[in-house]
Amino acid sequence: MQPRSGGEILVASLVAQGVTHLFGVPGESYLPVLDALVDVRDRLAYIVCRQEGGAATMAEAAGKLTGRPGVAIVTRGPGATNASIGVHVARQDSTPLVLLVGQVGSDMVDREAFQEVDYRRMFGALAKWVAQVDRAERIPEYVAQAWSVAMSGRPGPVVLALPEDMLAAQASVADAPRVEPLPAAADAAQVAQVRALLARARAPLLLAGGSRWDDDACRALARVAQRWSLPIACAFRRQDLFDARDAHYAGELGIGANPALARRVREADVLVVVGERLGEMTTAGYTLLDSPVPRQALVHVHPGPEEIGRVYRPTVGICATPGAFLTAMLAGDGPPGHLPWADSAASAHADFEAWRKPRPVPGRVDLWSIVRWLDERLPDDTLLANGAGNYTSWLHRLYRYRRPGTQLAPYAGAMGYGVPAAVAAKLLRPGAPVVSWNGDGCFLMNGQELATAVQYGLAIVFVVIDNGMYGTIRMHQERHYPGRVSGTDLRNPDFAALARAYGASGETIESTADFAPAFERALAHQGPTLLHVKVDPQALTMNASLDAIRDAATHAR
Ligand SMILES: Cc1ncc(C[n+]2csc(CCOP(=O)(O)OP(=O)(O)O)c2C)c(N)n1
Ligand SMILES: [Mg+2]
Repeated sequence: MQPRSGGEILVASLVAQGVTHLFGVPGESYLPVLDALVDVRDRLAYIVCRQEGGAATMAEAAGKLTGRPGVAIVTRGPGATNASIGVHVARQDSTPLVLLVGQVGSDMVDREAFQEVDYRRMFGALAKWVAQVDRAERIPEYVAQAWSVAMSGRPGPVVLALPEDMLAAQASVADAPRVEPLPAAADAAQVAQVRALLARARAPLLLAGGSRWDDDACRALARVAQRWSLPIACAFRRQDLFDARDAHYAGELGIGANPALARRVREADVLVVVGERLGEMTTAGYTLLDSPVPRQALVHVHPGPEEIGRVYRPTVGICATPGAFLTAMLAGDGPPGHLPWADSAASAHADFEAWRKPRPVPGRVDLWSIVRWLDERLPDDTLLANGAGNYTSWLHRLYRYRRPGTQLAPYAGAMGYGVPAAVAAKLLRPGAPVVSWNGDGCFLMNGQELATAVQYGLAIVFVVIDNGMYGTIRMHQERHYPGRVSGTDLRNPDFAALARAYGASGETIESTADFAPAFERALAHQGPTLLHVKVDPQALTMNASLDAIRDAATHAR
């Protein structure tokens, strides 16, 4: 066996795991890796980014899309601290991610050498596992374990620190084979209990969320919905698990959820939760269900045993992947003849459609009409990426996600997600339309990655919804401290001109009617386009204007 450098062994290990894109910002700390990448560039593309927060977010989005770890590589202290947002998002979103970080050489460790950080301590609370690889011959072992930990149980982020001298050292070692996530099957007796609960139910509801879904699992969900006539809700930013046009779709349990859906959850007698960990955003700040023992009979299916019973004690807790549980549900007999709740899916779906009914908005740009137009216009395989802010509510409430792997949105609520996630999406699915949906605040958090989209010639449509403020925070301000504006006004650049300066195409939209033709030009364009949509600051939320929110808060005092 030929000796290889640590850098070569690492790169071969990534190829063995089927990695096709490595997102990074270079550093002198990992030159042997950059060197080894030259020889595999036809199989493993190094995507050079402009900030490690962008690179790590791209890797997180790649993990969401593929179910296998997205991989980012960054340099020591400054690179690692910039990249930390991707690790946090991967943790909250249960996404497999591997962050590779250059580390000082073992000859100077613990002296606080240049940019030295103890990554075990720094990432200890963010990552699922952090390790430092001190010997080149153990790289294949660490990489295999990193993939297994990141993908199995509840998926999450793994950080591997790579001392400089280890990457340069030579070793003779074989590559580890491709790792698959450990399956988690549903216990047959527990599945029988779920069937028995449903056989006695009057108003059941199924909530889908979390990760470890694939196309087969989503198909099984659709069949379970059909067979049991179940209304299906999706967790916060997990709307692509179920076709929103399906007659069983009840809507998203996210921020500002449809009150009719929230009521339906409260009044359900059996709640079947599949894959979702029942986080704060999905439970309306832990108010939707009683803790520790919900009033509803709770079936909680999750691949990570630590999440079952964490806040809510289940009637039946099943440690299984969504696909394994749903397939087991379909394996036996169908439900008994008449289902007392047979009409509830249709009425839940009617509530969902009523919640999408347009309302008048202040100003010349009407986001209701624009997103409803996008909903009709975009093909089913379109990927939509967004970050955090009020501007996302139009998309989440009005766009009917219809296929798995088409919603790239942070459960973690991290701003700056929409630009880099769209870059990753277009690299991984070059044939699908990709829309990056941003607020004016959100866009500038990772807007530098527009340069990456230009560099790789990615035909992404970037939309910037510009209300001249950190609108979400302004909304909270007006509710709690009416009229006392502090720290939320933004003086913005001309985003379309900025896009043109980057080498992208850019257009400014100041009325509803301008949007569709500009969007069509953007879709037809070979490279990236930015559409700068100027909205009236009064159109602060979907339900109330800025003045109305302020007046209501003032009168309540
Ligand atoms: C990285 C990060 N920083 C701060 C916040 C807090 N935050 C949530 S929404 C928001 C404002 C978003 O502004 P913008 O993108 O303009 O959207 P808008 O609410 O105006 O529609 C802020 C500051 C966050 N979620 N993430
Ligand atoms: Mg804004």
